[in-house]
Order: sequence, then structure tokens, then C-alpha cells
Amino acid sequence: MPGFKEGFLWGGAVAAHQLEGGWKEGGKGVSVADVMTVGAHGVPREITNGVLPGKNYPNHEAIDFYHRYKEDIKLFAELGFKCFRTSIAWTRLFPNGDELEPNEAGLQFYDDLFDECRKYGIEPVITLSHFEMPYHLVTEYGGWRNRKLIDFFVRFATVAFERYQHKVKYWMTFNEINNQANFHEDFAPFTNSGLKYEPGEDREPVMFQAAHYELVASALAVKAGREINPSLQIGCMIAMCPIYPLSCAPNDIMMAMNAMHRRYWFTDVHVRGKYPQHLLNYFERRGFALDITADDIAALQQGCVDYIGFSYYMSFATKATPDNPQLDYDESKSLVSNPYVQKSDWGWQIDPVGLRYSLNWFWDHYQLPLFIVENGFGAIDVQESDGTVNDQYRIDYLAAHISEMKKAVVEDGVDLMGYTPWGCIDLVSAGTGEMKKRYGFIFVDKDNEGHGTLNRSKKKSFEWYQNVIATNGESL
Ligand code: P53
Repeated sequence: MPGFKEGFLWGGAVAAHQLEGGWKEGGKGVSVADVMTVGAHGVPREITNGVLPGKNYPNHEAIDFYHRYKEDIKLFAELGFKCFRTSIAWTRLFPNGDELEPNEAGLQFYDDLFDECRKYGIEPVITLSHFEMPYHLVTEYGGWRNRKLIDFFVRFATVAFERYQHKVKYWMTFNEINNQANFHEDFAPFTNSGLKYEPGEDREPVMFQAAHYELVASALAVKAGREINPSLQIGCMIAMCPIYPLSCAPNDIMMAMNAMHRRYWFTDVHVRGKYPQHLLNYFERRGFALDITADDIAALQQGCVDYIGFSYYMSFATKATPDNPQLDYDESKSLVSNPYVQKSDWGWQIDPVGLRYSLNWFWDHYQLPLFIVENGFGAIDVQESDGTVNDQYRIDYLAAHISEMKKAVVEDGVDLMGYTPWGCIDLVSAGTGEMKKRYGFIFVDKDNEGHGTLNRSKKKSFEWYQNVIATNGESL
């Protein structure tokens, strides 16, 4: 029976700032994640001016992976992981971001971590910038609104490729680079790009400018990586929430198409090395005069990615409204609830079929290998008196998604490299900073206030996922 290809990369995914802790150890600098407090569903995380006394900054300790990674990787090996996706905290290698030389203690930490993975035959899959850029680059340079960040990022990427080229084959440049399409809220511009807006500032062109510099930096990094070692596979990373029309009214269809343009043009630039015409026309209509040079355009063409990594949690829906005759998409206003799907406790729409749709959408557009590098169900887990967690809802969510992913591969012929569910071990939520929004197969004893033993234990889903991997996805 046909199924997933041999060597399919089953694993799990995390990001440095959400699990490492050790925020000041080994010479690490302060990152943007270190100045974000804990929030909740509907309560945004506060972005403070530096680290202030008396505030709860959940990423400072996180789940203390910095000291416990050997124990955790042993559990991943027991799960049967073929790969493990994490990120390199930029601030461990370049604490302020603008140094000329890297910090050796930080480099050593990742050497040890990657060696530990390889000891069990686990392939590290590494994101370079995952919501954790040096905070110094925000205060001194204004984040990615400043062209100078291109050089800082390329230096960071080059150091990482040179140092780890024989331990890490799979890379991604910027995590969920397209989240910042949601520029009216403060979270994504800050976590993606270190952007803090002035009151009343026209946010949209600033976002496009920052994204442009990141896309140039990504392309230059891809080029540098290939020169260092042509066997490296360097991808992009896109947050895929497909946007459906609420109805078959022609204007709803057009609205959904425009929304997809506005959320996914980033992929066009990463993959095709140039801006889509609809976006250039939009810049002109809106009078955005962006700093895009001829050298930038040449750089973009020389740094197209090898594969598309993407996250998939949910789908969106949108509709045309009379007050929006040009059918412009504004992510903070244009989304509507989809009556055909359920929602998680955090309001995320649960839509397994949307994963099959997304795989086909990417494949039809780009014909590049795809890698699902995040998927999962953030839920409140309850530990029974004997310590077990009966997370059948998580098993149901993942099984339904893997089943749709299988249809995309077997029936639709999509080229899929692997699957790494998010937060394979419980960690700090990016969106809310909470511990109680859990994704893991491994429970970590810690609560939103930071209390707990940090002990690890296996949930019911642990054994289930172990069996999924052992049968190459046959047994769900
Ligand atoms: P949390 C929004 C929409 C889709 C994915 O998210 C997102 C976000 C940001 O919250 O983020 C990705 O922790 C991200 C991870 C994050 C994960 O999804 O808010 O790459 O860092 O933890 C889940 O539940």
C-alpha cells in the first residue's frame, strides 16, 4: 500500500525562546521574546521597554531545556523521531546582534545539542530566526525597518552555516515571515521584525519595508549557505492559514483571492525570487515608496529557496463588505467565523481538510518539496491523580490531520518531506506566553505563574505518536 516515502522526516518542532530558558547564560543577550510578559486568550502579551522588575516574563526560564536537553532528546529518541526542529537563538551567537565576532559559548551550546541529536540518529532541522531577534537591534536600529539588519542577519547565518554544516542539513531562514501581514496588531510586527510603531504611524509600508529587507537577507543567506556547502537544503517558513470565501458570491471569491495574495506573496518572493505584479501595483495604488534597489532585485533572484516549510493550525474565512469596494484585506477586520468547523479554546478553527487543501495549494503554485514543520492542538491538559494525561482530543486532532496529509501525498501526488508537530514537549505559547496552552506528547510540570517542578512525563499521545512513526503513518 502506498504511503509516505522512505526516509520521511517524522519528528517534532519547538523554538529556542519557547523552551530553552537560560536567558542570561553562556553570554546570551536579551531577545525580543525576553521583553514580552505573559498574556491569555484575548489578553495580549505586554511588550515592555526592556526587562522591568516585577513582571512575569515566561521565556526567561521557559522549560529549562538549556539544562535538560539531554533528558528531553532521549525522550524524542524514544518517540522514534527522525528529525527535531528547533531554532538557534540569535542572541546566543550574537548577543547584541551587531558584533563582528560570534560568542563561542553560544556556538558550543548548539554543537553539543546537535551532537546529542545525532547520537540517536535524529536530524536537526534549524530555523535561523524564530521570533527571537536581539532586542538591541530594536532599540538601536529600529528593528527591520533598518537596512543595516541585512548585514547582521547574513553574518549570523553565515557563521551558523559554517559552524554546523556537517551536523545540520535542513535550514529555514525566517519563521512565519508572513505573520506580519497582520500589522494592525502589535504582536507579529514585533516578533517577526522587531517593529515598534509610533502612535499614528502608517504601519503598512513599514511592514512591507521590513519584510523586503528580510527577504533580501534570506536570499543572501541562501546564496551564502550554498557557497559554503552545496548539500545544505535551505527553505522558507510560511504560516499557512488558507483563507476561504464565506460564500460563492463572486465578490466573496475575489475577496478571498485578494486576502491570499496579501498573506502569501512572501512565498512568491522566496520561491520565484521576484515580487508578484499584483503587489507592485498595490504599492503604486497606495503610494508606498519603498527602498527596493536594483541590487536587492538581483539578490532575490539568486537566493531562491530549496523547499517550503510551513505551519498549519487552522483555516480562515473572509467575505466582501459594502464599505470595502476595492476588496482590500485587513487581517484585523476581514476575517469571519466559519460555521462548518469547530474552534479550539483559543478560538483557532479546527480544519483537517484545510491541510490537504494547503498542501495542494502550495504544490500547484510552486512545485517545490513541502515540509509541514508545525501542526498541533493547543489545549488545556488535566493531570490525573496518578500523573497521567488522557489527551485523546490531541490524538484525534493529529490523526485527522495526518490522514488528510496522507491523501495529499497518496491521492494528489504532493511531494512532502516530513511532518514535525508543534511543541512536541510542552512549552511557552508564542501568542499568549502561557504554559497552559499545551501541545506536547510530553507533559512539563509548570503553570502560567511559573510554578512547578519542571518534571517531564509522557501523555497518552506519546505512545500513540510513537506508533504512528513506527508504522510510517499507517497506524493512526
Ligand atoms: P501559540 C499565529 C498563527 C499561527 C501560528 O502558537 C502562530 C501564531 C503566533 O501565535 O505561531 C506559530 O504558541 C509559531 C510558534 C507558536 C505556534 O505557532 O500562540 O511558529 O512559535 O508557538 C503556536 O499557540
